[in-house]
Amino acid sequence: MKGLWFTELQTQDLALSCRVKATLHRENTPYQELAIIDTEAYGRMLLLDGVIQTSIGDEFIYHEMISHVPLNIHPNPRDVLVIGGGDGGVIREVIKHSSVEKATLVEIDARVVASAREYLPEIAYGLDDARVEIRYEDGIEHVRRVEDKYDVIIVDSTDPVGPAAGLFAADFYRDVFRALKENGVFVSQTESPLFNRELIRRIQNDLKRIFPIASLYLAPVPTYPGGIWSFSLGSKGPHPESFDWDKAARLNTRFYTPEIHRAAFYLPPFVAEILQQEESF
Ligand code: AG3
Repeated sequence: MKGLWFTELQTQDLALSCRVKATLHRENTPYQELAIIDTEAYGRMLLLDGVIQTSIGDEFIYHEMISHVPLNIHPNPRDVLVIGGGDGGVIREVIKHSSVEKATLVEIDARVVASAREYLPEIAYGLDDARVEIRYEDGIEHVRRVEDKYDVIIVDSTDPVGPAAGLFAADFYRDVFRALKENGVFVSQTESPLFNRELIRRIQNDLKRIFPIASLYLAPVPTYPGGIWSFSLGSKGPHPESFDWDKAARLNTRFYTPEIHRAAFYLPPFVAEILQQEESF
């Protein structure tokens, strides 16, 4: 194979390789190894500890689906919290909603935000919106401190290893529940239904114990392991599949539509099965 290649070991048994045009940036931040590379297939990419976080080529699918589903389910989202997501992709989508008065980004690593601003401006530009506040702190501690504050909370984290592990724990979900206002909606990225079945099952069981409504939806993300990704949702009231259709249709999006919102909750049997089985530990 001609040229230079970047390979991510997605699991012990699977790798994804991209032909590299250039390495634009590389540094060790206090939290992780950060790199921005330019690839032939998907354009510029943000890598953290060698794991693809986002790419210009497919980021819109993930960012639109993690944002517009909860924001359209909520009848009037005004105060939104995004945990992680330092590249700004979720914030860019959140501020498309005119009801949003304030969007708070809580990102632990200031270098992710700075690098995204410099190398991924088409993802990061929303961070300059006047409604956005960026706080460089631990998301787990942030939700522990607040009560009855947010309409929507979105967790756009790295994989559940190291510092992000706490963002997938029942204690954190209880704090999220308390941090949400009446009718509050919570969504977290919850990994691959092909490779993280036990994790998804455990999270869904935790959310069911904490929220009146818990649900799971899917979207394709070609650069993530398995290519199909899950999002877990907890709601204090609003039903995940009922929302203002016309409002959803008016959003300027490249992947999300009201039809796709609906369809995302229709789970293929192999995923529905994950939710039916009891926890095996
Ligand atoms: N969100 C990353 C989801 C996890 C990716 N995992 C993986 N490739 N193994 C990161 C930031 C996107 N805004």
